[in-house]
Amino acid sequence: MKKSTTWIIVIIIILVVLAIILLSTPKAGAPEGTIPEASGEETVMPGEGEEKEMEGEADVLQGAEQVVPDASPVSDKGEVLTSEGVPVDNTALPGSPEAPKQSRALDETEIPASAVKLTVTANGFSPSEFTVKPGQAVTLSVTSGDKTHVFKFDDNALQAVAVGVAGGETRAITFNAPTAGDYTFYCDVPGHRGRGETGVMHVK
Ligand SMILES: [Cu+2]
Repeated sequence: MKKSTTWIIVIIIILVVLAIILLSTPKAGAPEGTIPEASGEETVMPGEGEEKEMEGEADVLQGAEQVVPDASPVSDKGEVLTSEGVPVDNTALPGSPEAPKQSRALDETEIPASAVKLTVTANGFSPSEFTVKPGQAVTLSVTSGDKTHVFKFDDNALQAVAVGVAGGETRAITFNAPTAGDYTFYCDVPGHRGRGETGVMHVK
């Protein structure tokens, strides 16, 4: 009885081992033939997904208006967008991908009539005040009448909205105005604010 029991156990063990070998061998063999097909399908699927996403982004930007060359576009809903088609973040670091993008140097003819046009010199900003509506897509152009100046807002909620101009240059930025209030702007070049290069944007 003990011997037959031992044999039964041995046979069961052999059967289990055989079963494991038989089950694992097709698994090892099948993937070799299947993996190229599967990975081929996987390669195609993300590709299609990316194309769809890119088409979606392109659609968003196609519907958007480029108010000034090389600055951030504005959607048909009036939202200023990044190059990826999402609303810009006025609290982002200036020049970061999330921030409204300042334009390249512009000719006067490239600035729309609707833009707020500021000139800055050692004597200050002209005009030194302007008014916009809350949420409005504002295109602001800054022209240097003499040397280098850097337009910035005091409020960190608008720290992304910055424009740097070399002597005689005009650049612009398009951004969504914040909530109602008065927002001080100034020139960030050391010493310039102190000599009077400041102003106020009224939002109401
Ligand atoms: Cu300045």
